[in-house]
Amino acid sequence: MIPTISAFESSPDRGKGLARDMRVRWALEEAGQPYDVRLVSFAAMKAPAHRALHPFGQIPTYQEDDLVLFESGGIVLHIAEHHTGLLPADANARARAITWMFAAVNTVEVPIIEFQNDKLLERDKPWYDERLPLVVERVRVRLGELSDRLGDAEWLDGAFSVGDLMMVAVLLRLRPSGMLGDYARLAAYVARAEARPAYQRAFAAQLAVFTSRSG
Ligand code: GTB
Repeated sequence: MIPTISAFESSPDRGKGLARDMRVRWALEEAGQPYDVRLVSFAAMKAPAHRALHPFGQIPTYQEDDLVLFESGGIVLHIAEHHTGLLPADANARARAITWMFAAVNTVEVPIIEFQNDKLLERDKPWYDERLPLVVERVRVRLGELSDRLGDAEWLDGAFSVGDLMMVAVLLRLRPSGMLGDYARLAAYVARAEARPAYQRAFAAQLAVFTSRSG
């Protein structure tokens, strides 16, 4: 059975690939796995039918036969484990690729989300001006460390893997801030990933949701 994922009916980023269905679409495209998309409104996301799939009333979800998954990292790992190309065959290299996935969502994405929440939701707070530079610095520390580790390598650990997919998906969240431009190696790393045909197909598919509705 073709898997079905859920995505925003009307994404706040207007189809710029920042919502988390993008990483799932990208993994499916890398795997060569066709998929269906169920678009959900904000109201539908919080309704019991969707909450039965996703306890937190969010996107993305993943349904395949009687398997239901939520959490983009878990979904992407499942896809990687059931197809070739996203995880190395060597057991140690595989473990390192999975470690990079966790580093992406748990070490790099956390300060990025904090930064974005600050900018989007906390601008009117009395402590905003004092707090923002601290939060920005936390993001910059992580970007500097990641850039140092990447060095002049093409990908984080040998061939492109699910670790790179997740790391790039996380880094792309910073694009609107312009911050990535201060880290030439990371900017080139992200550009390499975006040039992948699978990324481009996934991006086009999620953008089409927005353009087909607004056209
Ligand atoms: N940890 C979960 C995962 O990785 O799957 C987090 C899922 C999540 O945050 N989903 C968001 C959601 O459903 C969409 S992706 N939000 C609705 C809600 O919680 O009520 C986050 C997101 C949304 C929009 C943009 N954007 O427009 O730029 C970027 C990221």
